[in-house]
Amino acid sequence: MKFNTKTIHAGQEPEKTSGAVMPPVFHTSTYVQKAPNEHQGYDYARVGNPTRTALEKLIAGLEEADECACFSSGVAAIDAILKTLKPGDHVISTNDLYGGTYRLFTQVFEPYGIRFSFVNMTNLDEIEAAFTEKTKLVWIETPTNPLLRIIDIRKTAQMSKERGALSVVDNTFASPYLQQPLLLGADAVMHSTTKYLGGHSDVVGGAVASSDKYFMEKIRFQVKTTGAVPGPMDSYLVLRGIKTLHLRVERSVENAKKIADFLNNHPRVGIVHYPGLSNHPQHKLAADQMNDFGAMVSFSMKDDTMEKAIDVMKKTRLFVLAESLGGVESLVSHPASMTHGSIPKNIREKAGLKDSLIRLSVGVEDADDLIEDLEQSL
Ligand code: P1T
Repeated sequence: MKFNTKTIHAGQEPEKTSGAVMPPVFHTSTYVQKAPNEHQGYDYARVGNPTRTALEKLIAGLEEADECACFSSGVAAIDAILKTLKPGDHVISTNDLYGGTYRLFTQVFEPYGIRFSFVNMTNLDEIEAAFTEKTKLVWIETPTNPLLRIIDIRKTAQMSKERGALSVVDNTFASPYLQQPLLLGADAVMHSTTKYLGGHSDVVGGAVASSDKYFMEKIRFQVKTTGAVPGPMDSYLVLRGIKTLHLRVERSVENAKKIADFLNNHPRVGIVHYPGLSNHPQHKLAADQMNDFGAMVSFSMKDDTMEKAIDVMKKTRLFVLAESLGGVESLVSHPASMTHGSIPKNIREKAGLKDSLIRLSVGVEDADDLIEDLEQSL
């Protein structure tokens, strides 16, 4: 089955009692049992819910994974993955990554004795040098948030495998339509389903998918034991969003390319970060491991100050100033003070994230209108 068919059909079957084509929203906290532990596959809704199962099967299909487990948010999914580790274990992570992931790593898990090395993962030598005997997990976020750097999934996954560490890709920025990390050798893939999978900025959720049975058993244990699960309505909203994933992402990418070109040629704009531009440092790698270049663009002005950046953001009319990404509507944000505000300034700047950076999530509006909006704000 091809990807565009899978977004509609992967793991989906009509509901058994009524024949409903769309999965019903099963609002129940518990399920009848004929005798203790004799039930129809569901005993309690923290552990499982049929609407959630339909979503999990769909995401597993899109990511070419045997299994998927869904969570109440993207960070809850990351939290569950990190809880498969033990004190003393070491994690290698990209140094350009979502600020909430960095906060979770350094402010929740470091105090519990997990150790982290944040390195520039576009440089394979830096990854190699960061491995220790205790390295158990390699955290790959690609494209990175917010600098749109590209990490070589194939080579990093291979390197991790050789050293006995699990490689996990945060595939939120690409979506499975543009990148399928398991096919490139990664052990597991994680999503904030709040973004492209949900697609309409009306739900928060997360997912972990993998074909590693042992790893997924540990993830399922977390689902059952720590319980950060999505409700049935939230599961339904993500499932419904996925049915148009291919259409939405295709249009968003088409628009993003036009916007990146426009910005790249604008006299007042400084650096434009977009993997689809031929001057992007990992343009070739992006072309190799992704099906297309994504719909996130970040840039700074020639007048490279925070004041100028904020001035531009305040002037956009169609681009809504807000956190998040991956919805049908275009958004603009200021990473340094919004999504990445919890990364200390000196660490942020060392990784290349300046206060003057502007981030765009390009939606599915008409590209001419979006460009006109940027033109007037610049
Ligand atoms: O927001 P939540 O669903 O918990 O997902 C967290 C998350 C994980 N990974 C990446 C790459 C992300 O970008 C996010 C959330 N990011 C934003 C809210 C943002 O505006 O960047």
